[in-house]
Amino acid sequence: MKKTTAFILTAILFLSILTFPVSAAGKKISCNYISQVNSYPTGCESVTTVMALRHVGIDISVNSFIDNYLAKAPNPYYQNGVLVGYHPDKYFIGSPYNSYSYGCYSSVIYNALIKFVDQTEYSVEKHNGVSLQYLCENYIDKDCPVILWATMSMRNAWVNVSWIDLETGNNFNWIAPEHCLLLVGYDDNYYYFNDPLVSDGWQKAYSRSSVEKAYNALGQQSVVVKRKEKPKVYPVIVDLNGDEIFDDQDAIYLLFNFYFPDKYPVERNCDFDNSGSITDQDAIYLLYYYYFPDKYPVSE
Ligand SMILES: [Ca+2]
Ligand SMILES: [Ca+2]
Repeated sequence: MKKTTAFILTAILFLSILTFPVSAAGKKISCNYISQVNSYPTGCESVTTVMALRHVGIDISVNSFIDNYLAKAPNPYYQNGVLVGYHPDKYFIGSPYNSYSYGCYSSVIYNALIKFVDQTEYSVEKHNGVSLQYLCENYIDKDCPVILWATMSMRNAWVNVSWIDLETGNNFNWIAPEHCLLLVGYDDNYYYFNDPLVSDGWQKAYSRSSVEKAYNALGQQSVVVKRKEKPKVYPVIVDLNGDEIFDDQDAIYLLFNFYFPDKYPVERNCDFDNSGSITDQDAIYLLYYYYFPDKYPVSE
C-alpha cells in the first residue's frame, strides 16, 4: 500500500505539473511610485514603506509616517573624543527630511508599521537572511511588493563611519551607501524596483548579481505588508473520502478511485471536467477547484 500511495502521489504531482497553467519566469507588479528627491533626501525607508502601504490600500502620507510612527534618534556626535550614537535597528539616525542623516534598518520600519497597521486585516512580516528567490516566490509572485534593504544604485558597499552605540557600548559600523527600495519584480536577468532615489525610478531594473551583492551587504533585510488572505469559499463541498470536509485529500481519493474503484468507492458523479467520462483528469480538475474555486467550478 505504501508503494501504491507513493506512486499515486507522484502521479498526481506529475500530472499537475504537466497540465497546470505555467507562466513564463518573471513577474512585475504595477505599483504607484513616490520619489524621495527634494522632500526626503534620506527618507528612502519611509518613502518605500508608504509605497508598499498604498499598494495594499492603506492611505498614509510620507510626512505622517515619519512624524507619527518612525522612531528617530540624533546623528552620532563626539563625546570625550569618541564618536557615539544610536543603533539603526532601533531608530532612524538623524532626520529623513535632511541630507545629513543616515537611515534605519528593517526592525525600525517593522516597529513603526505595527503601531498603526490593522493586524486583523493585514500582516506585517520582517525577514532577515532569506534569499531573494524566497521573497519572489512568496511575495512578488502573489502581487505583494517587498521593502528591501540594499545600496544606492546597487553600488559596492563599504563601512564609511563607525560609532559606539550609546545603549550597548558596542562598536557599530555604518554600511554605505545604504538604501531601501521597493522590490516589485524579477525576470531571468534583472530585479525590478520602485527606486525612490532615481529620476526614472518606476520599475527600475538592476542586474540580479548586483542586487544580490547589495542585499547581502546590508544583511538580507526586508519587510512586507500584505493583506491577509480570506478563507476560500467552496460553492460545492465535494467530500469523497467521507470525512465531511473538502480538501486536497478528496482529489487524491478520486485518483485512488480511478485506479482501485472497489477499494475507494465514490457515490457522486465525478465527471468534474464535463468530459463525459471519469478519468484521472477529474482528480486533477478537483485539485484545481481546491486551489481556485472561482476559476474551476464544479456543479452539485
Ligand atoms: Ca473530504
Ligand atoms: Ca471527466
